[in-house]
Amino acid sequence: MLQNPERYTITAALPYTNGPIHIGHLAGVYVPADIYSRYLRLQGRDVLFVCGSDEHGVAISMKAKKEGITPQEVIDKYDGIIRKSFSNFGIAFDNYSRTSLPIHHKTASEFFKKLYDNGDFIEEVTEQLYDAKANQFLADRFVTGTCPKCGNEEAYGDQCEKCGSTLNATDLINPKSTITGETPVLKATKHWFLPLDRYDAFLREWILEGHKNDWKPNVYGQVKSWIDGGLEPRAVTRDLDWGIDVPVEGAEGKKLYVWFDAPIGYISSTKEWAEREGKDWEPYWKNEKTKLVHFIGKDNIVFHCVIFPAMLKAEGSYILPDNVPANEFLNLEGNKLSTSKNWAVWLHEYLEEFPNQQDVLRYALTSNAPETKDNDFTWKDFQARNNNELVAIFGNFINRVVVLTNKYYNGMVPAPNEFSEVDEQTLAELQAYPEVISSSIERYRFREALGEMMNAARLGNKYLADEEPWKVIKDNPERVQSQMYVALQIAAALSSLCEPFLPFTASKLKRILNVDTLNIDWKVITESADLLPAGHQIGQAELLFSKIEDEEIQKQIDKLEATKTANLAENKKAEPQKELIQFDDFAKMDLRVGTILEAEKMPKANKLLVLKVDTGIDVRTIVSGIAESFKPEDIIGKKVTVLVNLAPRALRGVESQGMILMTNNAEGKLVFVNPDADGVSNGETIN
Ligand code: B3M
Ligand code: ZN
Repeated sequence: MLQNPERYTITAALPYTNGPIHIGHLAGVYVPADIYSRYLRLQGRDVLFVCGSDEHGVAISMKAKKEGITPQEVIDKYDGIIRKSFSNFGIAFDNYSRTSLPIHHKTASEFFKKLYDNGDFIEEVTEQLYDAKANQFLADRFVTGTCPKCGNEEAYGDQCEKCGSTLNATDLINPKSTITGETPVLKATKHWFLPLDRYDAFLREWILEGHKNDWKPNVYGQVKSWIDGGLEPRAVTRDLDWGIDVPVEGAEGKKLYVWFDAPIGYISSTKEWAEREGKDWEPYWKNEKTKLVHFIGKDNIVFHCVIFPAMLKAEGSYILPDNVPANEFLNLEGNKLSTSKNWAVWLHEYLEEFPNQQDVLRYALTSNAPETKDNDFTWKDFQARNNNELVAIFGNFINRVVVLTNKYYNGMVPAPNEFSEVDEQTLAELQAYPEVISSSIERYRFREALGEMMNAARLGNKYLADEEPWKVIKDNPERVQSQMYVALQIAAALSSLCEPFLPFTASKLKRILNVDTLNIDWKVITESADLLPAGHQIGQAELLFSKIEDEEIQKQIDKLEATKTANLAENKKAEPQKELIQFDDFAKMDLRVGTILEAEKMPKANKLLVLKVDTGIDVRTIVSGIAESFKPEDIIGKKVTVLVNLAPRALRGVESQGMILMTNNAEGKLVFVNPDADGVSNGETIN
């Protein structure tokens, strides 16, 4: 870990411009990165926080195909939406760039060329997956198949999102083209490979030894298992038509692999910023006293901890990341967030439903951030965080302070009289908060840091509740001057302490307290508790947070339920028709109306029920695999369709003499194929 850095380069993963962004992106990457950058700026450090849109790769081409527009139209559309979401949520990048810009194409090409000229690549003709019907090589997301490492059936040609492994497309078991659904064939083609195996010793020393104690265990563990599994050369070029041209002879029609160019996007974004601001970009990437930190989600770990560092090392003039505090995943109401299944809370939609409540979402997401394990976002938790914490503690405290100051002193900070022991202690506690919060933030523990910031608000809330100035005012107005003075100092400190987490609240609070010109930074809070001098004029009370009602939350829950139902209906693609049969084949089946007389669970079998069914011919035993869908007591007396001449079969030692016809409803649950018309008797044939 770099001690006393002179400057910080902070990057946040470049989002693919193939869709809008949702709460998972915000919680995992952008809010923590923003908290970290804002915190450092508040400490007066030299900070550069960069990001940009990731506009190459198969994800974009696929989206273009699906929407029937060009890749350029796709990236323009989503770059606009994403940019707006970031600025709406106060993600304060110093620069947000695009990898489609000329400055990036140039930077990425030159980077490739330098490695090429150094002889850092292996040039090789290998057999790659090819879709003969689409006349196209299948790289990355153009092919899916079973991951050889974890068995996930939907792994991509370059990566399995389930276990995080990066893959070669030819590693996939049962590969299928996502363009035509065809099984690909192999076809020879030339590519350039980065021989990661050559970086084994470097990576072991730099990460496995050098960052054993300061990188998060989830990140370190993933990197270790990857290195221990044996590093292999990785192709960094592709046969695609969307991307950055491979800048060497004999590579016509080939593009850079998106994961080769995208991380270089951090550098291009820095260059763009420097050009605009009239600064020098190089110290932010090439000076040993610069601390480089990459904020990413866990599916991006190997790219940022192994592949990009190997590229930087090969290039030779760059620094390496000091830390990569990757987060785990956020789920939504118990299910994985998914763009394709529309299982998400989209940022632009959130703002329509909860206008001006960006900080509530930032707060809920940070309180519940997936820092060490996957976590779940629920609307009920969101409501509780707002109502029980932001409104009841933070907002309540500030409101009381401001209302009482206006009521007793016309908004003027009173001069304190002698402090009580509680006053002294409270102010001393307040002075300790900057350090406590800093220590958590410096270790990338943002939820812990936020908890401490709220403890400072609790300190104020408790102080007022215990001191009860509204009662004391009658008999001892001198004492109230001290009480209100102390409470006002806490309020002032909060306006700065909450800034990294709740930037909108911070500026509102600063406006209310009229402290914009006072420069209350964390050092000032630590050094003195006299933040608002006696005589300082504050403004009128305004609510910082407002209660969220049950109906508003229910509306969101209902919306997700509707998504679930729509997905189920969509998934129910009709199976293709089976081979034709003759009438005689059908007539062989003896289908009858029957009634279930008895039903019991089959011991030690989760799925099976043992039924006694009146078939009109006899009463017989049928074993049916419906125990997960029905309770035995609920189906007694039910009329069902029975295939009575199916040859008997023993299931778990019980002979089943027939089969009950079932189908699925829209939610995927089993239901009876039901002859429930009135007056149909058992034994009636069905034809
Ligand atoms: N666009 C992948 C992702 O959105 C990718 C990140 C690039 S960071 C250089 O998961
Ligand atoms: Zn896998």
